[in-house]
Amino acid sequence: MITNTELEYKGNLFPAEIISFKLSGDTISFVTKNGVKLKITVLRDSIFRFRYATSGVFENDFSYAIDENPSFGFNKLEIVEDSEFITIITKKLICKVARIDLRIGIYDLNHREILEDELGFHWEESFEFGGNLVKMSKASIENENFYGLGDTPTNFNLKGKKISLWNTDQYAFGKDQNELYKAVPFYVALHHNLAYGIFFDNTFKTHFDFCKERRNISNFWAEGGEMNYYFIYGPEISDVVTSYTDLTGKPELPPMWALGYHQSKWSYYPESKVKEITSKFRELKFPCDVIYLDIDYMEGFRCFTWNKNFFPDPKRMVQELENNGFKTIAIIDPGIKIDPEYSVFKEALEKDFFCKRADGPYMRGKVWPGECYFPDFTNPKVREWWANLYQELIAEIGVKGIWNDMNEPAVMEVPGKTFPKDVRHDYDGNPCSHRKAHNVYGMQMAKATYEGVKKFIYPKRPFVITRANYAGGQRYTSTWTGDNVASWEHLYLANMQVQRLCISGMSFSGTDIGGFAEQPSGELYTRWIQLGVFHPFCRTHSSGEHGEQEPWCFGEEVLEITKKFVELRYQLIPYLYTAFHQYVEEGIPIIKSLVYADQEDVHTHYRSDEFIFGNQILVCPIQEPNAQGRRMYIPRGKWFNFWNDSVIEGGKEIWVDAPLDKMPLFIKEGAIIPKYPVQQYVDEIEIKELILEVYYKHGKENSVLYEDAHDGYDYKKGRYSLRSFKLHGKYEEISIQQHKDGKYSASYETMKLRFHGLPFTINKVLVDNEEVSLESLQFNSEENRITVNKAFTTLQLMG
Ligand code: MIG
Repeated sequence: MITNTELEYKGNLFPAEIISFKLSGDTISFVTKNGVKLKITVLRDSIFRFRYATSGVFENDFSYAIDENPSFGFNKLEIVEDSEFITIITKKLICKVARIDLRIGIYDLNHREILEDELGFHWEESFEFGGNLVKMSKASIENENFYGLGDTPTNFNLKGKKISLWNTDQYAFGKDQNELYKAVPFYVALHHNLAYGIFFDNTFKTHFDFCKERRNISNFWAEGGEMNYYFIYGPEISDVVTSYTDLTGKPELPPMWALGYHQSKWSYYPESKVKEITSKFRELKFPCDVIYLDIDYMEGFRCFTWNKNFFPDPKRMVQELENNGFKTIAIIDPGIKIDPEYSVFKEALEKDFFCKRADGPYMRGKVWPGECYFPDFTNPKVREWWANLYQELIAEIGVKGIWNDMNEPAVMEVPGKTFPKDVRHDYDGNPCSHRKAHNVYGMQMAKATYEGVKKFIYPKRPFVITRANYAGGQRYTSTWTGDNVASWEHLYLANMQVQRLCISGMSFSGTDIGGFAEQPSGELYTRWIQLGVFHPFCRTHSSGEHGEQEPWCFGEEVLEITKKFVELRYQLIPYLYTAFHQYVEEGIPIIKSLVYADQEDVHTHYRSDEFIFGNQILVCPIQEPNAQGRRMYIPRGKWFNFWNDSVIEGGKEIWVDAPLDKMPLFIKEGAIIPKYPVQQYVDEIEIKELILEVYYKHGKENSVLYEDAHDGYDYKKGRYSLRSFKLHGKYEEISIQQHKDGKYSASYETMKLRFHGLPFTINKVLVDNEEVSLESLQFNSEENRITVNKAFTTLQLMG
């Protein structure tokens, strides 16, 4: 046991004994003998916020991460005192504060330990920068595991890892690369079937150590700012994640087309090349909704300009692409070229919108356009100006979405690849240096972009994608994992990173399919598409330097297989859209890691190749060359093999066949999976019939289907359709009850139900309690298929 005195000699300072405390409203404030203050705010019975001030003065309470209207409120707040502790009791938690040294212990109502401070809060004065390095150490109990932290490219379970968060442009990053594009200082921990989350809302460089330096200790600390963290209790991981997402906010629904397949490359130009690519998709009948314009569409990389040699008439081109079912997305970087003739530069200079060094000169850095200045996106006036710059691209030219890159912010040819630490920022009226603003720079750029796109695309919905982000940035934008590599290891990382982003509140995410750097083999590309169609964001992108990366560039076999998988994604769009709805409404991750889905089963704590897409489809990518299949873990319960309908009892590892044209896919028994017909792009055709794939279960299972107009905001006025299906299977009977909420009426009148795994032959069908002839239901005995009016409320099939 290290004593506090020993550590003080190493430069760490600690709170002394409590001399007073008081409760006011939802907050208990403590003062110690050496002037440390602690405020504990009870936000919900299961969420506490802890803030420490070393010199008795708290910072202005401002956060970019916390949503405007999270739902707070608790049922109980009681304080009990004894000689050792001041104890706070809510309806769900007991929190003890030690009188002697301010250490914290949190327990459930059965007095089971959830999380105890080891050294607890301590700090080190920073004479280099002023302020403090604020630190927290917690005792980690046996069998504790950790998950989260945004895009960190490492094993899904973070136990034994030490990670720091400082947004960095890491071209061709590797496994265990520290400091990537995003900073999401949130993690979930699990032990003894109790889950809790820590959200360390500090935008300085933060560090996390999950039992690496010391075996039974988890630590987090920051290179400045306040020790300001939220403790979020489960006991289910899903409670922690949805509470965190409630706290930091959810996005609005994206337009449905954004769930389609996207094609990108650095760069498609000139116009004839763009047209050649889009025409080829249509000619080959390979579904695709979106085409990207990377930096070469601009005039000398000047944002908000067009290279008129390559793109003589962008408005006409974008319209022609749209007529062919393609949405155009254009890239916009933060660096503004120093060019007195360039209007964006001139305007920002006049308005004093560029970042400056501490001693006065502009922050000057080299990026694609050459020497640039950089807007201070942490200034609300700058954001408003930036938002309005999108008028021409969106409202006049017709671009449908914006891609923000290089916003870590990235600077070329300098150590650290970013701004110097002394650069000043407004930070929404809380002026500070780059040390504090760095990790939110990209998020605030994406926010400004989102506001602009939203304004000019109205009454349609905006689409924004960003590379850098901070916790809470999911409110404005989708994201991708940056400059990965065409390697099998990166296919593994792609899987880990997207699962991690999903558990970190940023579900709308995906990877550069096939890899950005280097060239994938046809086999790697195929396996990557197979994974990518089950990611919320699905785009092929490559640096273009190494050859072609369109689905038809790897030969006939690859084209055929990748097309089959992209078609499957399009069929599953109503299912995926429903998962988006649950994410947007309730903060439920669109894909769920096995530990999220079944934390009680200890096998899931380290099983991470497998994940659940939506609620009922189990996916496991093939991550090795020459594979004919793989061993994988099937979670508890019964699952149908998607390819042959064989049923397997889970809770064990099995071998699954998966030659190149297949990947392991399983459907949860009892699931009702909605499908649309294959389309070349979203809304190509009016849906005339909904397909429901019904997987028999002896017992009960619920499924849902959310639909609306696919774009626009009518759904907010009640024009949506939320159907719930209750399936109940018995030996000689299966019944489905349907309930519909909302005022939206889908374009189709009928539903085609296909029954999988029925243990009996259908002889008799009741629709809303009346027997209906099999003929009138277009019964097909080979496929076990019937067609019914979409408005049925109960359906009974009997043997
Ligand atoms: O320094 O715009 O991650 O997707 O194609 C490279 C060119 C800048 C990095 C992005 C990548 C994009 C590329 N960009």
